[in-house]
Amino acid sequence: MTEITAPKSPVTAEQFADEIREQLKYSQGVTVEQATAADVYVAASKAVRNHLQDVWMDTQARTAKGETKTVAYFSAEFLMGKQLENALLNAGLTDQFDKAVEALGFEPKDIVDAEYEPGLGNGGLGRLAACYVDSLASLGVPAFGYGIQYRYGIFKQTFDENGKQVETPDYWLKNEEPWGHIDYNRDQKVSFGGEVVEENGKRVWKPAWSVRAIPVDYLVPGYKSGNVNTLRLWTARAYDEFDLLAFNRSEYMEAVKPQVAAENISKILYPEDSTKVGKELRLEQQYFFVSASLHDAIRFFYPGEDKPDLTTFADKICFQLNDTHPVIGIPELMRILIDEYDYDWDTAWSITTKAFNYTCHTLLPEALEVWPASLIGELLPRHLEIIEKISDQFKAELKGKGVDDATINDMAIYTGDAVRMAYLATYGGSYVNGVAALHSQLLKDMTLKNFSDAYPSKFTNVTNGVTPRRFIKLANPRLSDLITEGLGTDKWISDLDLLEGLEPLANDDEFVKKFAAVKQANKHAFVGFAKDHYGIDIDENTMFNTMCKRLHEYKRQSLKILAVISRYAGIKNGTINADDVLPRTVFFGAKAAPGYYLAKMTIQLINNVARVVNNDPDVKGKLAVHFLPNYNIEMAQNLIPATELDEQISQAGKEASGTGNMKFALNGALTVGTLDGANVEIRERVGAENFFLFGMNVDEVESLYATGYDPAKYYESDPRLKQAIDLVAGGTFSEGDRNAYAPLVADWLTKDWFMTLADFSSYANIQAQIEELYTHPLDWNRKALLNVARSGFFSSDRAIEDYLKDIWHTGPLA
Ligand code: TH1
Repeated sequence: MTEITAPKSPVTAEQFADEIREQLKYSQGVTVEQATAADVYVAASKAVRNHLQDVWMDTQARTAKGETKTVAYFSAEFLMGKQLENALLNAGLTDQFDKAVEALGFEPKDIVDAEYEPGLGNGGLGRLAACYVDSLASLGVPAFGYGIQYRYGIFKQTFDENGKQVETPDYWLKNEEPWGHIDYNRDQKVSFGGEVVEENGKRVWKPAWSVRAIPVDYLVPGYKSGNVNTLRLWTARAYDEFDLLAFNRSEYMEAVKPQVAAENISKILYPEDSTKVGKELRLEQQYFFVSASLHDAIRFFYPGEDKPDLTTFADKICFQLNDTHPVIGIPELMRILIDEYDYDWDTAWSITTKAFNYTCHTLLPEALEVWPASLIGELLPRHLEIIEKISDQFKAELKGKGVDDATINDMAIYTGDAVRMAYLATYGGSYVNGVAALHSQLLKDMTLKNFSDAYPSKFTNVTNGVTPRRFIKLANPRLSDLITEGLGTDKWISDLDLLEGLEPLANDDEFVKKFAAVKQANKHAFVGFAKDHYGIDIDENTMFNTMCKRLHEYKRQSLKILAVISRYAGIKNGTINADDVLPRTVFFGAKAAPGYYLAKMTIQLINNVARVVNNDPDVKGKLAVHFLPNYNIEMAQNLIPATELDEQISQAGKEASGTGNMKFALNGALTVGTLDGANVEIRERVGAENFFLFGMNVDEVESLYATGYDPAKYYESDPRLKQAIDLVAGGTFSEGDRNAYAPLVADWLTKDWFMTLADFSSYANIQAQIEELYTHPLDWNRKALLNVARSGFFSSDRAIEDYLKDIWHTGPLA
């Protein structure tokens, strides 16, 4: 790519238009007349990038001095969303861009829309990482995000004619991608396999094969902070493009095999979210990016030094492990320090434990990674040795603390057959945090109880947060303007606690009406978006009720669809008076892991309920259901601001935090939810009277499990539930086919692990309360406004402040 010399900021719209013209000419080779929106998008992106370049280099130079400890956020996923609009906002170039693009004869929206969304994450965990790099930069903290530039992001979801999910590859790099800058000269070698031999009294790893890790750098501009950090995503390439020996024997396919294998490492994002995967390639991916990143960090702080003094390494940088996926970094740093830099074990251990911290994002046992020792031994034999030694040291330490043998056994990092990554992370780092108050408590009381008993001071909580830049300012410009009008300042964009200042305005009916008008305008806009994107017609004078998140049994999309079916049946058979029914449009958005059978069947059921309901004249104008395909960041940015009622209905004790819940509250939706994850804190803050609570709490769930849960009992006892399940079982949503959903129905009636049936009545009952309030728009909107005013706590800036204070012990660059 031809780089144009960096222009001086700030620029005028005229200058910015000239910069876009220059990029069109010198970089793309087209005139303004020839340019398409896609051309202008690339040209404008490069022009913005050039504006950020000086600050980026300056931030790096100040970071490299090492005077302020740097944060490295290690994450297998970064779900960034589209970049251009965000970069413009944070660089303060939005107005110039709008005018410049118009002067060139284009609509700003068309240019922004021309960007292809990078989908390098599955859901909340990946989006959280993206919010955190935004907040780190906005707070001026020196930081790197480290991850993988997958060639294929999260799959694109469509539905076939039967309503089944169909996954298609997301080849997001098919056109020029102007944001990532590939830096061939900062590559790293990552090795695998082979064996460990004894040489001069040292254990020496002789790997069998290596791949070249090449960084692709994304600039992360802080919001008006004067800092631009780096998101460094690694891509894998082969060293030996061809095995010439094999080639000479004209075994062409054999010859290119190593290259194909090497490049496979960064080829695809595993589409599982909070579900079990145990694939070799995934471990390769994890080691690949973590090893490259650790070496990169050493090079960054000790450039050109053969024998750097790494005893100060953990004063210069700390590594935050985003769930267990990067935990192999702990033995890797040990290996680097001992094998590559000749430190003794104890010195290496003290540097390593100081440098790492671990965030746990789940309570589901199946999502806590456990790797077969045989696999680690094959792929990373030296690391397995180190893990064994860590495990032995850990056992001895516990023994020294007086822990009994049975407990020590339960806590084993290395069991002989397997390596438990969450345990390794807990022992091998300084702090462990959960992602919401309830979740952190449950980690201490249940999942990691023995660890918290032995090391109580390691455990802490950081409740998740979301960035107000993307999820309010960009996603909801109308609400943003109203907030600024209400507060008399736009400082809330970087200090979200200021939203509290809106609280008195909840008593001002005129302001509440303006707030209501914003929501109505957002609904109207979404109707247009849905028509354009999905070709559907939506009645904007219905309540917009949304459930969007990954499809998972514990999240209980089943509960929502059973309630919808019950409503439908009630109207049809007259048990519900049609005139009393509040017109609702129910939106679902959710991807299911491709191998997750019941989740995919749930999608199919919802689509078929939608088909039946939407085509039934008896419920026309009363109930509509839409499963919007391919839920992604763009859809979230459009759907959340238009939503009036948000569903956060997971079984209590299963959703670690949730972050969608925060986005909805901040955009003025009311929540119907259980006491799970961050819902608890949202409800505490917005006020119980401004939150629709239903269902069992954690203790009730636990005691029901303990006394023996029988879902059939609930099926028998609530006629609404019985009727809904009977309709599914009887073929109403499968053109008479009674087998279509048999596995789902059987699961509900005999297993129902997440107690959907037990919570059904409570959920169905609270609908009356919801609808009653909705018929008083002023009261509803007053509550919604209070949700906004009282949710400033859920900014990712606050979350990052918590990490800085309680875990990283660092702050902004001087
Ligand atoms: C999610 C949690 O389910 C969610 O409650 C939380 O808000 C979010 O992380 C951010 O903290 C998780 N996503 C994953 C993805 C994988 C494995 C475990 C989790 S937990 C691949």
